[in-house]
Amino acid sequence: MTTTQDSPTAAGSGASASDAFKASKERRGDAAVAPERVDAVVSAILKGVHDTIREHQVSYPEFQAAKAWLMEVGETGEWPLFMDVFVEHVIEEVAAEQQQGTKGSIEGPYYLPGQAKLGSACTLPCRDDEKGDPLVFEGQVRALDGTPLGGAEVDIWHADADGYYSGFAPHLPEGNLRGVVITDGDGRFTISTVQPAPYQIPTDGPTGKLIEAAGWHPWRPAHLHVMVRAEGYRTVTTQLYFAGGEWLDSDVAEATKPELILDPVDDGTGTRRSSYDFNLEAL
Ligand code: MBD
Ligand code: FE
Repeated sequence: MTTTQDSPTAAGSGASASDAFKASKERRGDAAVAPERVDAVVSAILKGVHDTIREHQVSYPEFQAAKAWLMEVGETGEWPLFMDVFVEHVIEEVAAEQQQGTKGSIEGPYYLPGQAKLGSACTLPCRDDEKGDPLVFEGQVRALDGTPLGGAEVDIWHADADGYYSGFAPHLPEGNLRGVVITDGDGRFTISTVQPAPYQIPTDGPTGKLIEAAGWHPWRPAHLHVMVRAEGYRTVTTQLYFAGGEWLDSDVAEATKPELILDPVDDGTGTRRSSYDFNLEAL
């Protein structure tokens, strides 16, 4: 979106996330729309709403407030944010029932395809004065039987030390802290970057206002997003968290898993290093 302001706003990041989602139609593919399926799923959702209204004696003013809020979610472009924070974790849980290999987690609203391709030992694109503690994330991509997967893609994106994502905050350069890292012949990668901060749902938009109105907290623990691809293997989309990190046990998006926690160790120079291997399931 075009803007002259340089501080991120909910409407700004919401609009960018809606644009990114619309542009991803090809990658998503089309859902089947058999009438029996629509009937079964939508009837169950509506029954949940109707039962809630009866159980909680929802009033006319509350119904109208809900309509106004839903309209605002659309107008600010926050549907991708809301859906990924409050719904995607269960979609991922259901998908995971059929999956082997490295545990997945939700993609969230801030993936952008087509980032710079980087060699197996690389530094993520960042500003000259990028803030944050140096972090090295290294590992190997393998098939389930242990075969190393050279030439695999580790597509990585994460927030900066202030908790903002490039492409969704106007003050950040395009492609900042994003890249597609190609593994070496032995499936290995070594990525130099900075420690991301925890992520706060924008408090000035409808999702943040709902969270505040309900007395919840708006935080996700610090995390790295990765999408690991190799020809002939199922793509793994996941997130990696940090041991001891704030909000790890109360992620607003409920997207943490015990298998996805890094425990970086200072190598003696102030750089924290962590190793994590990915195991991909053959198609
Ligand atoms: C994020 O950074 C994120 O990862 C998710 C899932 C939702 C909102 C912001
Ligand atoms: Fe995120």
